[in-house]
Amino acid sequence: MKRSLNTMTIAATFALAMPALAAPTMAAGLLDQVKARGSVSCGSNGQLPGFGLPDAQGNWTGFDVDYCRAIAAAIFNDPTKVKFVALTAKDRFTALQSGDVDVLIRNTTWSSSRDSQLGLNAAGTNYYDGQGFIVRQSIKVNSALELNDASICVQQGTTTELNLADYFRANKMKLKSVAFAQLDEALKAYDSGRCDAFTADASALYSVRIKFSKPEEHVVLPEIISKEPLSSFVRHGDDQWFDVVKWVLFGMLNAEEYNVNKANLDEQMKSENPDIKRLLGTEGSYGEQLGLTKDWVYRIVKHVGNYGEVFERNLGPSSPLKVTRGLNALWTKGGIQIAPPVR
Ligand SMILES: N[C@@H](CCC(=O)N[C@@H](CS)C(=O)NCC(=O)O)C(=O)O
Repeated sequence: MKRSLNTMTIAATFALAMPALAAPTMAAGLLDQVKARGSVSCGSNGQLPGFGLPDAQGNWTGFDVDYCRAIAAAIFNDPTKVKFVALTAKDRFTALQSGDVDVLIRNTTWSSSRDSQLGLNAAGTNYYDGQGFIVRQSIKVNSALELNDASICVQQGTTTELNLADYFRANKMKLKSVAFAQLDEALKAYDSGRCDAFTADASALYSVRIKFSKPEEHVVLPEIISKEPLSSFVRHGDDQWFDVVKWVLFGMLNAEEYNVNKANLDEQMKSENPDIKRLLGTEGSYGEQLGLTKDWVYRIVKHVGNYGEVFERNLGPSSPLKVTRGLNALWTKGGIQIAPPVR
């Protein structure tokens, strides 16, 4: 008892003499660290044309890549201030958890266990997808329900692998799945005839088809067997960074909704529409509230484009993938892409 009283006295005296040291020191948040470092580190897909792929010179392009560039544009007014890290299905989550990357934007499905067990937050769904199958036309299969006893190539460490087993079990079909750790191994196996079908997110099927030796000889079957909201991810525990990553996407979506694009951006800066004024920062201080600048959306649209422009450039009818907007049309155009308001 005496001893603990003494300890308390010493502690109290110390606290009085050194009040500054006794106060908890706040670690700088990730946004401040990224600003100080001068670039954002983004975990990307290095193998998926249209979504994430570096060329021979190391220039990255794709729909997910542009989301990373938009984050850099919002923070630095410079879309090149990104360090891309190519991540496979298997290593993507540890790379984010360990802090190797600040954000993961790599055709990754938002699910409960990734939010909870993996300690991550899905920040924004930039592409609503679902799982499908691709087969060689020559096997004359028109529906996934005709794949009983077929061999199916799939990549490990994905939601795809789990959905495949569920779908076959639910439909009482016999599954011969052939699972690979690497995407290129799975594709090679399918392309060389080792599997009757390859299964992945529908977006990925359009993307990998252009890699096959004879793309026109393969068809995507009509069934979509799951929901795959492909989202950006951050680590738990840093709400400001979480906000920045989600609001960059919402900024791009709102820009499309209010017809703010690369071509009319400077004209729209003079708009009297209150929604556009708040979005572009000619009224209010919504950017500053996020830890960014007033012109954060101006920067994104100027350097990268609005959501529709980014979709069009990487995935749309004039791109090699030729994906239609479908679910990813804005809520005002029959789709489910909706961003909360800036206000
Ligand atoms: N959305 C699914 C699948 C994502 C996925 O990793 N798909 C594979 C098959 S297309 C892929 O992108 N692989 C590329 C790689 O591992 O390098 C998930 O989050 O688990």
